[in-house]
Amino acid sequence: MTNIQIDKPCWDILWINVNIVTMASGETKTEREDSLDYGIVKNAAVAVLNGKIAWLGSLKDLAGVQYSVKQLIEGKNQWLTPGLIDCHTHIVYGGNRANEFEMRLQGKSYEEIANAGGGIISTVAATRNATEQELFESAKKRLTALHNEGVTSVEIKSGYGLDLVSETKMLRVAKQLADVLPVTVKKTFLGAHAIPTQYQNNSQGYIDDICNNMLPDIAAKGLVDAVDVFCENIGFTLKETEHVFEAAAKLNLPVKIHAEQLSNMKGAKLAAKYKALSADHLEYICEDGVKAMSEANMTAVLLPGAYYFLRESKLPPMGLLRKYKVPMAIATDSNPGSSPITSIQLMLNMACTLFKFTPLEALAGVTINAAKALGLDDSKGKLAVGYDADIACWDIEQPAELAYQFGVNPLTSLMKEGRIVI
Ligand code: DI6
Ligand code: FE
Repeated sequence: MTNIQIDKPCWDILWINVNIVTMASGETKTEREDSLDYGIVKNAAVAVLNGKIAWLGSLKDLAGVQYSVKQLIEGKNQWLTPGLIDCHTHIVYGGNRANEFEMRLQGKSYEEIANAGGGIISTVAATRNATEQELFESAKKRLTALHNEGVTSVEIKSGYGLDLVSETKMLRVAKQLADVLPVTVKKTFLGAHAIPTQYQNNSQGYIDDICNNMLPDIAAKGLVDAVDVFCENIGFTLKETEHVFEAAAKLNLPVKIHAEQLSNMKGAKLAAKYKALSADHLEYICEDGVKAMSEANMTAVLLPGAYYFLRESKLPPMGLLRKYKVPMAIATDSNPGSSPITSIQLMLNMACTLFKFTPLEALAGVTINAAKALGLDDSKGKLAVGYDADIACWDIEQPAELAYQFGVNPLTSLMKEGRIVI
């Protein structure tokens, strides 16, 4: 018998004495969470090679593996999860809207302020006036805040420029952020966020501009990964939304939608027709919308920060989303008007306290399901061999702590594609 010599791998980094939450498979789930799992492995090890996870399992099983390693990390019994993913943000913008916050507390509604020329349009003016450098500096602070809480991937939308020059400026800033911070940035074109003053009372003219000029130009510059529309009574109609989706389809770009946030416009159902990655907000969605999302394999992105900040009272239909097994993500929706919040850890807590997520659902909402909402689910969102080594290390005793407490940041270390960055 010949002895087969198997080359033993030389890993870049090996974490040992860690507990891992793979979000892939394992034992701890309830009936309600039947398609989800923490996938816990206690007393575990994770090996990283060339930015990817090369091996993971229990220390006991590691004993039978032949390997060498360049750097060993003693995990001291801390917990590893996938790096967190904030799959819906608007962190690039000029100015802020603290004045409108004050107006709302004096009795004006969000819609009233928007209809009186405030709201999104006031941030558009501030964003157009800001230099690219100014936008970059303020957005960098926000992205750094998210990153310091364990975020390794983020989606950033345009939508406060509303003309070719300013939308391009916003998306260039989003791209630059990924060059300076160790965070994957997915760029979403949200030209259809509001009707700009140059097209007042001519929304069709603006939609035509988006479809025929802005989107093709910005896409040709490589600045778009997906296309989004704010489909709402204070935003765009179903028909206008469909025009934008058609233009995106022509460019082979996936679509997303802000739908059913303030009223039921049936936007999620339309998005299902276009096999959208996600429909986001969804407080007012009804059963046929949820069913359509399920059939189209879409992700529901729920945004507890906007619900909280606007003091909404209508909860998204969690029961229906669970019944139809629509994957649920959660995100900050970080923006100056409806969710001036840049804390993913607070979202984990609010998803549970406000939307009645279980802590497992909340964690899935910022890992595996958030990856799906961005089309990143074949490389990110779980700890598995071959997946990107985006790994957050937490000083906690059980994973539910990530959603349970808020205020003390339990992140002790963060790995981005195999590199320790915190
Ligand atoms: N939905 C929202 O909650 C934000 N945009 C959107 O489409 C609000 C943005 C803002 O008020 O600036
Ligand atoms: Fe949003």
